[in-house]
Amino acid sequence: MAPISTSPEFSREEVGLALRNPGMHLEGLRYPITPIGMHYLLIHFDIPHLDPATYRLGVTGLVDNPLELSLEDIKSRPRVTIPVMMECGGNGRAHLSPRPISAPWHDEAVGCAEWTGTPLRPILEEAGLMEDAVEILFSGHDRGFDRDVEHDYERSLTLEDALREEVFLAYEMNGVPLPPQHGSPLRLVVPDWYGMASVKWLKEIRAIKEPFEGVQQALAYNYQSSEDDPGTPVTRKHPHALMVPPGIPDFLSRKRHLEAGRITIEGRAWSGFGPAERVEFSADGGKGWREAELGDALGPHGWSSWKCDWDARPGEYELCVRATDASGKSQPLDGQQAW
Ligand SMILES: Nc1nc2c(c(=O)[nH]1)N[C@H]1C(S)=C(S)[C@@H](COP(=O)(O)O)O[C@H]1N2
Ligand SMILES: [Mo]
Repeated sequence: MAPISTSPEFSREEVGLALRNPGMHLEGLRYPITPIGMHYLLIHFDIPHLDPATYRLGVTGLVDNPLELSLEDIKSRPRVTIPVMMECGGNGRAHLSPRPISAPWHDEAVGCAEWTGTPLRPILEEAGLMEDAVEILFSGHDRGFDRDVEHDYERSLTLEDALREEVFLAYEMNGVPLPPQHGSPLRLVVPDWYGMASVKWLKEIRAIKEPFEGVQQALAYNYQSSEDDPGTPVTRKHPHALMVPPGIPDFLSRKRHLEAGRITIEGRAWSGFGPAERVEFSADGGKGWREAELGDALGPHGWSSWKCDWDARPGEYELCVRATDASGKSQPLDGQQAW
């Protein structure tokens, strides 16, 4: 179980985490590709200081031909550029009660960058996975303590997931070399999954023979309904829609003010189970819903724009938006599902 808080107030430590891990400004939903610097960040430990010129990626473990690849080796391989909408699995945790103590996201742990890199699968094939390999473990260069355990940031994927053709190693973000905070010089990108799987500052890719049980896999990033629940691993992103906050904000409360009249509300929606197929808008806190107009998805792993006209009459309103994806999954209203 994660350390939890039942207090509506954030601790000093949580504020510290929020300062180190900024979210995307929701007005940034206007950009189909989130500008660097507006994309959210989640950095568990410290940002490693790595020199791209001397950087080496090890491909080791249960492989016939262990590899040691320089950044130049990786860049000389087939190049793909893909918009990938990324969201932290902890997005929205500040709305939960009790809430897990971690980066205290409201709704802003999102971004959609255009990542450039090379597919992982051919690298694993070149290394030659042995028969008894069951998972691929990805280790970062960042190391620290969490729940009193010292470890590198590490996550695994099953062979099946690691060999998905859309999984790739990225060395550019929005057309420039990866910034230090986003994983320079090389990170994994696992499209459609929550962000925790996309290991930054990749040090090693290791084929292993048992399911990985490290802190960031077995203890963090699990949905739990109670203390006794062993949990279900967090994998693909659930359907989610967000809106560009209309009007102008109050500095402290972020309550919005706008002129009465007809306006267009807009935003973006996504899901890791196939693109958002339906977005609905409510101006009365979720009692009545109207169909929003959905734009095209930004590739198979990006997000989609949506818009909805609203005739704003004088008064106070709670505006809501929710998404449903191709698998029929819909966004719950209260966000109080399992963690
Ligand atoms: N090595 C390493 N990789 C990591 C993390 C980390 O702390 N260390 N954080 C993960 C989490 S929880 C998320 S949500 C994403 C965030 O990616 P971003 O900071 O580029 O938005 O990176 C993932 N990869
Ligand atoms: Mo995350």
